[in-house]
Amino acid sequence: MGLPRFTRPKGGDGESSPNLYVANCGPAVGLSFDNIMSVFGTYGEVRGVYAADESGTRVIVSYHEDSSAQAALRELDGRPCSDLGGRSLHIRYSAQSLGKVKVNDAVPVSTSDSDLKIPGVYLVHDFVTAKEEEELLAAVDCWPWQHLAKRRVQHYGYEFRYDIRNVNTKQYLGDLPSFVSPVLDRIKMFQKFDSSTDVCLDQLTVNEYPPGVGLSPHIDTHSAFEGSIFSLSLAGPCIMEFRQYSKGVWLSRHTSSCDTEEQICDNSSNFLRRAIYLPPRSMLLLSGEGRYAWHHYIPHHKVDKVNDSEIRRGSRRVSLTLRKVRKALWRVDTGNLSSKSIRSSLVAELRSISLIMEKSYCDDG
Ligand SMILES: O=C(O)CCC(=O)C(=O)O
Repeated sequence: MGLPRFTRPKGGDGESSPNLYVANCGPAVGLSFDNIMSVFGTYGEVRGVYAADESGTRVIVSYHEDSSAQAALRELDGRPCSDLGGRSLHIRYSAQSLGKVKVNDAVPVSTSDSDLKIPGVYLVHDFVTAKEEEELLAAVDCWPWQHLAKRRVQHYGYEFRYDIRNVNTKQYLGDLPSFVSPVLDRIKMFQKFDSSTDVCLDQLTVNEYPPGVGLSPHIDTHSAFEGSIFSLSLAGPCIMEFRQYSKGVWLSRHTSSCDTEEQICDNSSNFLRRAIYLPPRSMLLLSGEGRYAWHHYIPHHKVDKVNDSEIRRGSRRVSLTLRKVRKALWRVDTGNLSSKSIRSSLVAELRSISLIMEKSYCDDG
């Protein structure tokens, strides 16, 4: 069975329904699904928040009750919403159709980093053995999980706060657990790809994804994390998509109207897409351009199409993401990056900072 599919409104206000089609809202404009869920949750119990399409700028908010959708539409449509980065949302009712989501959206999926051709992205297959995988899974399962809307997480070293997309460097949780030591030792091998790769990592996030759950497109906040990002896949496979958004999508809300952004987003050529297959036990390194200039994204699929095969996600996928928390003042790691890469990276970062500032303003006020 696929994920539910919702129809785009045909025009007019549409029939009342518990499902809302919300435009100018989504990960590509700096709003995470958790953030959207929490704002819409003010008007009633939300069943789920789904990407309406591949743009990253339109979502479906699905409530249990029609009355919640009516209240949210009345209060949020066409007005700047301070809890959603001041964006003006465009909201219509949407209906759930009988169709199912396609298995894949026709982006060719590479099975190796050389085929993916994004500088700074490296994939090492069989980074751990099947026995080590089993031991790592048993070890993480001995620790308590934190429940997010769609997946479970654990944080070590420092907690990553999804509401402000940052870590509190003053709250050190302690050394990374011993179960991850063999992985940290082996990570040193990546220095052979790039001798400047920093392998002194002090933050671990464990993600557990049930089937059909992925991760919104994002660039890991670089005021929070310096250097490279490592991610070990365990238990189940998935594909990771990389997106490089074109200029229009990132126009600041102060310099562009929402309509302009919508127009640009309607054109499916507004971002480049590449994808790579991540089998269990593989280690992915995101550095340089792959780290800063491309959003990475795990599509919400139960089945991934990889070349001519359809590969079902396992009953769970667990990833161990290792990073280094930035303690000193943030400075832009420009390294060998092109000016285009620096620009998209900075814009993503400024989006994060503006969300953080708005959040602390609301908390203070
Ligand atoms: O699950 C993964 O492999 C990626 C995780 C990730 O991108 C993150 O935690 O920011």
